[in-house]
Amino acid sequence: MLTQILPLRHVSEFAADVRAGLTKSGQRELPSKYLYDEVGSALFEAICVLPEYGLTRADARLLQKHSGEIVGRLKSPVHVAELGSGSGKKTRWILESLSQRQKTYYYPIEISPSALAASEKELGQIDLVTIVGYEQPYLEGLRAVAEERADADHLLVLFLGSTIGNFDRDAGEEFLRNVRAILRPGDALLLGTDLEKSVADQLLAYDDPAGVTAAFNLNLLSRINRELRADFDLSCFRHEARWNAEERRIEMHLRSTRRQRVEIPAAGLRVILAEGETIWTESSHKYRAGEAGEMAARTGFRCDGEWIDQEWPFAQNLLMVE
Ligand code: AVJ
Repeated sequence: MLTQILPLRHVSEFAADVRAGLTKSGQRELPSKYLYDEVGSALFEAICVLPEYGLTRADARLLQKHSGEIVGRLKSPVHVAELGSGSGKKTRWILESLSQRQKTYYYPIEISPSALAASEKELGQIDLVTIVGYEQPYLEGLRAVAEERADADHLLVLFLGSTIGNFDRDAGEEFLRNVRAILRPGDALLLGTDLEKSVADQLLAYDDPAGVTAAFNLNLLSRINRELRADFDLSCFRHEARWNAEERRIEMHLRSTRRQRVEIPAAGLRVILAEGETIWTESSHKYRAGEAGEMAARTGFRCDGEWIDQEWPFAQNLLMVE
C-alpha cells in the first residue's frame, strides 16, 4: 500500500530486485529465482519427494525410459549443458546413455552454489563423464559453454523440470529464442513441460498438507531477513497457491495477515503492507500436449519427439536446431 524509498548509493542485485519488486504499484512481487538459497534448495529437494508433487518423478521416469532413444537421435560427438542442474539426479540417465558411446562433458549451469555442488557430487562418478560447472545465469553460462567448444562438437541443452514454467508465456518464448541464438545446426534442446491436470491436483501439488511448499515460499522472506537485514515477521504471512485459469498457471503468493511495517535496511526500503495484501513469488505455467512443439516452431527449433508420462501428465520434448 505505502512504500518509502530511502536514498542509497550502492545495492546488490538481490537488494535491487527486492526493492523493484516490493515498490511496484499494484501487485507486489519477488523474483522466484531467489527462492533457491541453501535452505530453499534443500526445501525444494523435499518438495520433489512429496506424494502430492508428482512432477519430478514423472520427469525422471521419462528420462529413465527414453534416454536411450533420445540420445540415439543426436549427432556425435555431443556434450551436455544443463540449465539449472538442481541435485543432478535426473540427469544420470542421459549421461549414462551417452557415455556408452562417447567420452562426454557435462556442464551444469546453476546460480545456486549448493545445488551446483550437489550435482557435481551426484554425477561425478560416472565413467567417461567429465563435469565442468558454471555458477552463472542460464544464458551467460550457455554462451560461455558454446564459445569454448570445438568446431565438431554438438550440444544437448537440458532444460528439465518445467522450469520454463516460471516464465510468463511470452518471456518463455523469448528465452527459447535466446537459447536458439546461442546454438547451431545439429544442436538440440530437451525441454520438460508440466501438463495441465485437475485444478485440485495442481493446487495440492503447490500447497501440500505437510507444509513443505509453504516453508519453501516463506523462506524467501527469511532469506531477505538474513541477507538484507530485514525484519519480516513470518508468523504474519500465509502461503497461498492459486490457479489462474486464464493464464493456465499456478501462482504462489505470501499473504500478509495484518497491516504491518517491514524494514529492509540493505535495500534502503520501508514497506507498509495492508491486511490481506499479497506478495507474488512464483508462477508455474502448465502446458498442453503438443504445446512445446508449437513454441519450438515459433522460436527456431523443430520438435523431433514428445514423450508423455501417463501417471502424472508431463512431457519431455526434443527440440532440434536445423
Ligand atoms: C522448479 C520451477 C519447476 O514450478 O513446480 C515447486 C518450483 N514451486 N513447488 C515448479 C516449485 C513450488 C518448480 N520448478
